[in-house]
Amino acid sequence: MVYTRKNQSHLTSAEKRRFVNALLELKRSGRYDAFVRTHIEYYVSDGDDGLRVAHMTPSFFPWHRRFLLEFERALQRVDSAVTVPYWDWTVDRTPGASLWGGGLMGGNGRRSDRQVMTGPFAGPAGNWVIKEGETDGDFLMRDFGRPHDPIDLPTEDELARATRDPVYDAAPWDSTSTEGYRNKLEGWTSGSGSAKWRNHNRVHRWIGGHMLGGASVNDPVFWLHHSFVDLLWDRWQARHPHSEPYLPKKPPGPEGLRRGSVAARYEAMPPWDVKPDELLSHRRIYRYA
Ligand SMILES: [Cu+2]
Repeated sequence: MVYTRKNQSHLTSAEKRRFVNALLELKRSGRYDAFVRTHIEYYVSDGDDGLRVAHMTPSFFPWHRRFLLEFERALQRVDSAVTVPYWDWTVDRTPGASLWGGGLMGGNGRRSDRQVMTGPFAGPAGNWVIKEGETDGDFLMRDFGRPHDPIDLPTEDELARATRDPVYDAAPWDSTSTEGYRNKLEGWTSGSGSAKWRNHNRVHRWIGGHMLGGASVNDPVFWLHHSFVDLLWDRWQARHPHSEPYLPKKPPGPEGLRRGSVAARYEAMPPWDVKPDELLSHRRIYRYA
């Protein structure tokens, strides 16, 4: 049956509670940390050898779509009514948003050590010990707005600039691609200061703490952010119905700088035996409300 992913701001308190309880149960059983490890393992960058499927690459969207689906299935084995909500960061833009309330994600980290002190994932509550960190502390950290070098969440304009691009992705198919929707939305640029980070990347920067690196899955808001990114990919498809839905269609030729390192439309994306082509639509599995 096709299920629905809802805007987090429309969840009832009972829906929030069930989502949070399923997260806590996955964490308690150790299954949550397996997702953290998978993401760390696939967090490689442009210069690295071999196939790059998750970031700085055309399959950024389908890889994360599948990753979220795997996670959602794990949640649903705990509570079949749970789905991954999405966070529209063009609307809910402040630390006072209900997203950061005690019934959902909890709030900002404290000044001294960035430790999250409120909500279900707060350090002192003891239910969310970071095991797969790239940092010393074993508590969840956030640092909203990066006070030492302030950064805002992406604006509507910035998002619109990405969505307007009618080409899915372009050579050299990495973080230096200046053309194409994928990199404009993933958000790597050659800019400096706060202009360096766009859209998806900028949200990771604004939250800070664990959201900054490969271990970002440690912060449960990762899923709500990526659920919205997944929805944005839908909106791009709807806006450009005559564009190739995924590029490259074939592996880049000998002249391609990225031969062997990107997944073309009909090539498998590890760790699953699934091709980007199979993930171009999710409408038989779930929909967004
Ligand atoms: Cu990721």
